[in-house]
Amino acid sequence: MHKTLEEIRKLPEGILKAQKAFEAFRVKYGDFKLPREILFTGCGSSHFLSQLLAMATTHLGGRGVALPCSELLYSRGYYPIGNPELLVAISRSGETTEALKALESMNVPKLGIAAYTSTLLEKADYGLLVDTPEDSVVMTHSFPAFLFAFQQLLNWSFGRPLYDAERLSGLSREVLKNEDYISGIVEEFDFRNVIFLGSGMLYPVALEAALKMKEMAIFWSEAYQTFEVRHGFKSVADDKTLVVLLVNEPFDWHDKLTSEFQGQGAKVLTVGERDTGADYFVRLPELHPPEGVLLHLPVIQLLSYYKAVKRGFNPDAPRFLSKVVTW
Ligand code: F1P
Repeated sequence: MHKTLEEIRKLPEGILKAQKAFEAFRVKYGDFKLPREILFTGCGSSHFLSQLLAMATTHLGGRGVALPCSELLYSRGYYPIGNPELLVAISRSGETTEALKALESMNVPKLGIAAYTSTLLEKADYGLLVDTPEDSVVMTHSFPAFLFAFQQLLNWSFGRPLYDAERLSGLSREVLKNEDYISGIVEEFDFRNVIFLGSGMLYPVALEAALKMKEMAIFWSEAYQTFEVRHGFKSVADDKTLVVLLVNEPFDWHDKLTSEFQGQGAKVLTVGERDTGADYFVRLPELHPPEGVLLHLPVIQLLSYYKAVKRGFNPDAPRFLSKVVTW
């Protein structure tokens, strides 16, 4: 079995390890609490994770801004980064060149999130070490684990109730039971392109989904904010297209968009609490954002994994990619 699949399936334990990481952070740094103005940065999947954490911060009444490391380093003046009180740098390896450079580019306190004892965590003022090392090149269960650990830190810092790690771990185990159904979609429908749609915190999830499909399956994929897709983007959708609609609480707009795409010949996979009249449907527990966002991740990871295998690729050794990007 591919390491990538093994690691996707580790999500339930990853959530429990994330809870331990949060608890260890609190023991290590005492009464440190996250400030309201936070700038997040990362590369690749870690950049899309930084977007999620920025949205979660804003959702709680703070002001979260996310930039890819390279944009922070070379084009910061074009972005409304404001006056951040903390820079959060995310890197699974903790060794990515741009992430380390980004850490030194701001004169504010720094918090690093990594899966390994690493240069990032050594250099940061605060280190959130989430014990989810991965043999796979692409980021898999460490992504939702990092998300959960920081969300707990946000909840605690902003005086909100903590999430129940055991419950979420159990729910993620239920979501993973869709693996055969998801591989069946790939077997049944030989889609030639895929569009991932998500709104709010599900938009960075859509971006991560498109990246996973590119990295693992070497397959052209797109991601858009859900209802933006009508404005030109949807023209690419036809009978060779799979549209993946990531949605928590669908309403009539989602049903209408689903039938519009079907009218163009495309097939729709809806991932959410209820079906939208789609061709395929993965039901998620009724857990609203931001808590339930991470439950979408194993679905898009499994879809990309099985598309890669179907196309004859080895997801453990994606073309042109290395596990740690240093230069
Ligand atoms: C960042 C990254 C990954 C990507 C690939 C190459 O790594 O771009 O997001 O999936 O594995 O490295 P890191 O900074 O999170 O270690």
